[in-house]
Amino acid sequence: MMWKLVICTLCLLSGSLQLCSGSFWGSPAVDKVEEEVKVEVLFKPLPCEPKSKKGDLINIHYDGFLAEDGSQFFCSRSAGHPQWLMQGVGQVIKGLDMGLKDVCAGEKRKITIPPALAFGVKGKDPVPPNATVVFEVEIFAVSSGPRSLETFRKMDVDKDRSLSKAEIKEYFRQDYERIGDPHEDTFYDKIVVHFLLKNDHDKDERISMKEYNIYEHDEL
Ligand SMILES: [Ca+2]
Ligand SMILES: [Ca+2]
Repeated sequence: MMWKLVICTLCLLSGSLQLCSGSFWGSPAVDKVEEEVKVEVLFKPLPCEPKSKKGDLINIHYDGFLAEDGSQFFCSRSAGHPQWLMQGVGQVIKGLDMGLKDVCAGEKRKITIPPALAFGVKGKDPVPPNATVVFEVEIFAVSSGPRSLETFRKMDVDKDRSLSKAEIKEYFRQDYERIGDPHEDTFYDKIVVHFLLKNDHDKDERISMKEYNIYEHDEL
């Protein structure tokens, strides 16, 4: 656990959000336990389009803190690259799903979630029982839900109905560059590895249409 926290701290210090600053937690709004999800938009690009809808794939970094003392219990940055998740289908705790409605690429949100919509009366190690949690979220990309196959067709540049590593890499590169957040080559290589891990069931290092569909059904 400790190494994760160290990596988180490092990445936060070098990142753009500076989430760990002590004064950040002084806000009285966070002290109050509310029974619904509270969403504060920290940054919204203009235009903020397209906005996420249920079933869309969104690419985010999210850091979790306990509202009570501001201590950090989760940091997606320790995985080394932003996480892909499908919005609105229960891949994350309910309150986070609710707080990620209508987000767009480039947006930053602070989402405060009461225990009933987070880890409940029992909690989940390291989150203690009955804890209100706060997530700091940075959204990098919003892609149409795969059921439409719109995303697949966009990625499949040579139209051979299969996605090569180069095609996957190029798609993400363009997505990041489009929102003005370009990265080094190795960053995209990591995303490709993660993408293949989740989708390439026959391990031939290509994503067939069928594999893409299997993935959709697994996630929904
Ligand atoms: Ca192809
Ligand atoms: Ca394959």
